[in-house]
Amino acid sequence: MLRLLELQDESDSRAACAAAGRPHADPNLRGWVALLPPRPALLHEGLRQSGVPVLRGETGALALGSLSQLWSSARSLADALEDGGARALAADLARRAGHVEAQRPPWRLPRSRLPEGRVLVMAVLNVTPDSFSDGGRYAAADAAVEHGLRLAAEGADLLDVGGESTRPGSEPVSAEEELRRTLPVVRELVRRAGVPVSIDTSKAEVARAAIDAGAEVVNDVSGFQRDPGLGTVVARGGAALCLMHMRGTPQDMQQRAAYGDLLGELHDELLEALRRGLEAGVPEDHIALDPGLGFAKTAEHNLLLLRRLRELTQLGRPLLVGASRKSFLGRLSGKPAAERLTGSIAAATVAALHGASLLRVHDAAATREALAVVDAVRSSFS
Ligand code: HH2
Repeated sequence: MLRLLELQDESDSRAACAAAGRPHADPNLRGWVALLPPRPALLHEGLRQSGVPVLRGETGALALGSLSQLWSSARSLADALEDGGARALAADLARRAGHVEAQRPPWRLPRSRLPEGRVLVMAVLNVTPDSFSDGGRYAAADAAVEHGLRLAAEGADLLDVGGESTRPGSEPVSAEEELRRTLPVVRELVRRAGVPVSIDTSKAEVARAAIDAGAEVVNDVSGFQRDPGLGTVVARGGAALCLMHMRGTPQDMQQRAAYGDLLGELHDELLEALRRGLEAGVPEDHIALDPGLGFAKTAEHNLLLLRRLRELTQLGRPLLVGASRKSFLGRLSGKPAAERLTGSIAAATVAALHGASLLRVHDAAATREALAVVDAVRSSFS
């Protein structure tokens, strides 16, 4: 157990105290804290001596400091401490603080080079009859290709082609059907779009054919949990990979949206997904992670995730976030999926400000326009 938390309000402060097993929940802690294991005391002592206050609890301890303080104290301790376990924890803490400070690590694709220095747009292209917002509109291959080319011309940095709806309660489709829908579109877009193509699938057979047709990314909403053959296909094919967080399947995921500590559990489960990717042989710099808004998450979970997204940057991988047109935005605006552009732009802006590297969206042009402002604000100086 080691994790950085960003305490923004009273409820975050109380939850951090509870996670460390503090007898009294202090409502006033703010900023970054490191949640440490209860032992070794040597690490707590070392941090204290370097000027970082440490509050001990029964099940853990909270080290309070700015990211740069935590980073520099932990880095010195990682060299100085005698105890091997304490040294490893200090090194882990320094690494995590460094990841949050640095933000947006590059995502390496096999052939294309993604633009650096700005938040990227992954455009959604659903070749399905039943997707929640654009089902049936691009079900014919030529309409899908035309739409993909339009999205690329509008400024999409990647095109994510999907042949199976994963909305809550959707029916699964066979690999043959998914291939029939997506493969001609992938082939054509690889040839003509001028931007890398991603295949949104959890099936090894579909991923293999798409990679052979030139897809550079496999976007697996199951986070390598559904098809045991998918890891080998991605590793052997040299593709980049997005591992998304979800629990269960689209059929039962909303019954599994129960968390004691959303950010903590999500952090641990994304870390497990990353380990599955690495164990399959996918190089770390090929892997992006996605918290999976709407997948085994309630509307409140999605909002909390967007607010505290920055904590997930400690995992050291680019974060992809897909909020576009999702039902939690409809609950806020009262509007149907096709009329959720304004809410989608607001959510994309929050995600971009909170550390997302890529946004998966239906509306490429409008999102790029909003991100130009976000990126300009982020990089402004005097
Ligand atoms: N959301 C959807 C599908 N794939 N992949 C990632 N990485 N992240 C997401 O948030 C995500 C995803 C669902 O949206 P959509 O494709 O528009 O709908 P449907 O699944 O109904 O086709």
